[in-house]
Amino acid sequence: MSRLIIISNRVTPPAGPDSAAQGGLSVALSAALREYSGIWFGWSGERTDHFNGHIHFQRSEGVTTATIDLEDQDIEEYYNGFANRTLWPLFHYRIDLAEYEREFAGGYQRVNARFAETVRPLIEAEDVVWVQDYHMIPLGAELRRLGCKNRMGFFLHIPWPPRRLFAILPLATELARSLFDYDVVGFHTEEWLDAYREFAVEDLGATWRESDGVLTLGGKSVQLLNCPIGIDAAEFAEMSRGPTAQHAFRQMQESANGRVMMIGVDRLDYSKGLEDRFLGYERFLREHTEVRKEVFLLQIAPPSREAVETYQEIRTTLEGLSGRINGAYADVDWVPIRYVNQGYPRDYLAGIYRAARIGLVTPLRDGMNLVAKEYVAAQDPEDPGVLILSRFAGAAIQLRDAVLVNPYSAEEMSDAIVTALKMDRSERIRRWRSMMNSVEREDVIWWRQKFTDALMGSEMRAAS
Ligand code: ADQ
Repeated sequence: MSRLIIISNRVTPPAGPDSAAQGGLSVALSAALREYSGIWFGWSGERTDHFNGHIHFQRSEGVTTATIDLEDQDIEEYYNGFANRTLWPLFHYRIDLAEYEREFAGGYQRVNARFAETVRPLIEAEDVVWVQDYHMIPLGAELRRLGCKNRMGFFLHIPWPPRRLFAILPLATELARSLFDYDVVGFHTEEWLDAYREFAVEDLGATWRESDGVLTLGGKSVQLLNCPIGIDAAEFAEMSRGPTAQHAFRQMQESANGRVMMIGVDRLDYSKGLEDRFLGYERFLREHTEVRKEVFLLQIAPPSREAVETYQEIRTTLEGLSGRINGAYADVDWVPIRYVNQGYPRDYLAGIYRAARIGLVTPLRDGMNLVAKEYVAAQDPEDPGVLILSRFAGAAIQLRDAVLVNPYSAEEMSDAIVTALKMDRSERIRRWRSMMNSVEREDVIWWRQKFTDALMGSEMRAAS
């Protein structure tokens, strides 16, 4: 059987399946690696003075990880630069925030080449390679340059921007063209897939075969796959009934003091729409004096990418905004927003989700959004909460029974909170059942199986 080689920017060290620290993606990829006895290769997150291609191998829980350290300049140009200051904002439609520096593009290409040269000797003839996310788009092309004929797939975890936005990127055609070095390229939604296909057809001159979803350009073919990621729904639901979750649930209920808790859980990132969410909630507080003291919002937002200035700015903005709203509306016995900047173990988080009558997931743009699915999976089937979900999250395609909102509209957000507060139990159960069916059916195992099936079924590249 073929081995699986997974390559991503960061490698999450494998821990046991019940480790609270482990994310859903890590669980899924580790399970795939155990099944195909493969290797997970990527950056350790550590720095080195001189990159020398040294690989640290580690084996635990049946998974082998292989990591490398990067130089400061690499981290600055490739990770903080091209990945997080150019591609991330552009791919989330924020052309106003995207920065285009030649050094960033150069660092991105250099690190991708370094990854390829370092991982190449680990790849055996029958191995199948699966590359993850926007940090690594040109890696496949670099591996082909080094003579790698293996089956290779790429999965994009964020949106692919519309054709005219993508065209703003200097080197847009080169980047789009490099996806033709993969055999299968996966997206979370038909919308992101179509956006890439349109650019490839209109701007690169590729031909599209609708029947099997294959794009062809200059003798190279790539299959595009719509493959929405899921969570480990069964595990998450079980976790939400476990002792740590129960403890968190009780803690939240006591501190809620009979009020309805709304929960937001997001990395501190401008794409998550936190500012607009606060403004929508403020509008609700202003317009609904009769019920406003019956609710409060717990917003959990651990900082991320702090080396990037925009991320420092959003932190300051949100601190100011939550302070202003609390200053204007709080009373001696009630604070409308509890704003915390910490990460919590997943099982603890599951209990918090379960205690929240309303889940607020309102990104301005999101590839998928796993928090929406975790919130659904953590609910009590007899008395579930209501999910308020942005139309612009990939998850909105599957979770049609959420209360869908335009996150840019404070009015819609305010109305949605009222709708959720008024929703009776039978309606909540009906909507939750329908969403939970989708979360359970298209879970993370289904996702990786769908992708690896397509990849394993693809043909090896002929020697050129
Ligand atoms: P992210 O942008 O990181 O992922 P998301 O899908 O919501 O967004 O995943 C975040 C994860 O972090 C969730 O599992 C959540 O539980 C966890 N998390 C967030 N805050 C936390 C906290 N305070 N404590 C503990 N855990 C916390 C990118 C894309 C998404 C896509 C995923 C997977 O941007 O669109 O869904 O990859 O493909």
